[in-house]
Amino acid sequence: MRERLEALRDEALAKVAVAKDVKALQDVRVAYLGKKGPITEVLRGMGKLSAEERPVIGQMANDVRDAIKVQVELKEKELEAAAIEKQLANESIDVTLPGRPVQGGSTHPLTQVVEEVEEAFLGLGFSVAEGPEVEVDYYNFEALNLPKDHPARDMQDSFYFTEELLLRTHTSPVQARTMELHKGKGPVKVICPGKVFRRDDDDATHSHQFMQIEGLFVDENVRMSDLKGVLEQFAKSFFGEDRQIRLRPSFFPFTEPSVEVDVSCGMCGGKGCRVCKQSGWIEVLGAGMVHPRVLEMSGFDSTKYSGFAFGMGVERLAMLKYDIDDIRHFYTNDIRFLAQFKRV
Ligand code: 2U9
Repeated sequence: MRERLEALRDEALAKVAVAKDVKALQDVRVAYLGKKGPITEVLRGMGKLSAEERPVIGQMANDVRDAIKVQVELKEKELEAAAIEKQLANESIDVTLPGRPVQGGSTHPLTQVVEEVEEAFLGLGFSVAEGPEVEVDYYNFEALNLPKDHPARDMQDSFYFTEELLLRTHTSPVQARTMELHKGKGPVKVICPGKVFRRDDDDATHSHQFMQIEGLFVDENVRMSDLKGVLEQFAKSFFGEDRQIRLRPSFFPFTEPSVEVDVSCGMCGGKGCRVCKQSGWIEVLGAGMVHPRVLEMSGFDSTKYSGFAFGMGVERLAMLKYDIDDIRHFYTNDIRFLAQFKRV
């Protein structure tokens, strides 16, 4: 009996040692320790043993059973650990693998120019104001001293929804609305960037939709010399410190007096070239002192307050700054064009 138990133990432990997986291990456990297994059989046959042999063999059978149990458990842990190791090795990610390149976008050149102009005027104490693109007749025309029969109100030039409602033809209504909000009290110091719309046939220099930036400064004692100083500072900060400006008389219904503002040509430094058509100067802005009637209509006492206003086309600024020959490039979204304006 003793030899049989020792043989069973050695046989079972040998099988445990070579078990390849948890399933094989379970088979060994069932085969040797199960209810129908040989150890149980030995324990059942104890009754047939002599009184001296019974405790010795009983103890030995228990020891063999425990030894097999312990080895099965150890092997089980070993196999589980190996299985986890294998899974980890299979599922590991190579973090050194380079990512797939993603094509980055870029800020639209018109947005970049608006941001640069805003930057220049914020530095001069202006804030930015915005307003609706669908505008009522009053703010787009009436409040700007453009009476009902004025040629700029012609159906040919504006996109009307109804007799009272249209796509704004300039950003000036934003200034009129801003003045109204100030209820006759200065200072008002804003720039108004935004989209505007005019019935026009598109070509290299015209677009039915374009962008403007207009500015307005209303306070006591605002003079033409303030306008000149502010625009000179702007020209230097947007185009370069070496630039000069000059004013030429002009006419706008909302300003009196009115001027056209030229900036010295950056291509030739003022000597004359193809860009400035040999004049040394490039027309960039319109401006003037706010018409007293416009001040009054938006609630300002024109005997106490004065102001200056100016306006410029964003596409024209961008075309001058980057030497772009066709305004339609801004609206056709050709990636080859847009990608040239990636900011670093
Ligand atoms: C208020 C009072 C005055 C805005 C002004 C201009 C001169 C001007 C054009 C330049 C090129 C528009 O884009 S463009 O075609 N603008 O010349 N704009 S003064 O004057 C205002 C506006 C609002 C209440």
